[in-house]
Amino acid sequence: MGQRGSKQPEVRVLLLGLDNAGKSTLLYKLKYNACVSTVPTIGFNVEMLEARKNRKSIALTVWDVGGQGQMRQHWNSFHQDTAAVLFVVDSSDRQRLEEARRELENTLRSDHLKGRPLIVLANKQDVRDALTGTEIKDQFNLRKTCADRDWFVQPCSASTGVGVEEVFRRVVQMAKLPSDSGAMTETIKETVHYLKASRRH
Ligand code: G3D
Ligand code: MG
Repeated sequence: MGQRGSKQPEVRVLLLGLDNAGKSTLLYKLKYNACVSTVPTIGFNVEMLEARKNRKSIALTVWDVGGQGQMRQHWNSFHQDTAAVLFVVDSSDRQRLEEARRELENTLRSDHLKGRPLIVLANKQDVRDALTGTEIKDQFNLRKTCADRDWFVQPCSASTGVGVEEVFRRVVQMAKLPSDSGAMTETIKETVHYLKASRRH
């Protein structure tokens, strides 16, 4: 069973970022508003969140496809039908900031993500001396690299929950709804099937 013909459009949101940025922690905070201890994601996590947009009920599926090397090659398969990209940055890890910037630039090069809204999450704001959202915006040169899309930088802490509510609101506000639900060519099941198959190779 897919979403085709279903009244509730599925809005796919990609949760990306380097390993250890806090993606899984954020996903579970968004879903359960709770602290869940995470283990490094090998493979993927997906959660469905209910939201309302334009007085319609929508199902946000948030895909955390794992940031570790071997999974990165699969990111591309997720880009199709993506309504918004969430890119999580560990604001306390200055050493990996350049690596994160490069990863984001590579991701945004995907044809499937052209014009899709981007929300950069300046995560781990609870850590002393973490870079601010403005510093990350400047270091990532977002004004220039994102001239052709809506973008926003949201400081947050997936651990304490500060800023997480705002992330959710921003996603709902900025996500592009599929023009009709029949356009959603890949259902959750189909994608899971694809991923499982590709992991066997
Ligand atoms: P990932 O899914 O992006 O790989 P995880 O990252 O969600 O697994 O988080 C990696 C580590 O960062 C975890 O610590 C997690 O608790 C921590 N973390 C995530 N978000 C925050 C945050 O906002 N503030 C702080 N201080 N830590 C955070 P462990 O120790 O379990 O590896
Ligand atoms: Mg993870």
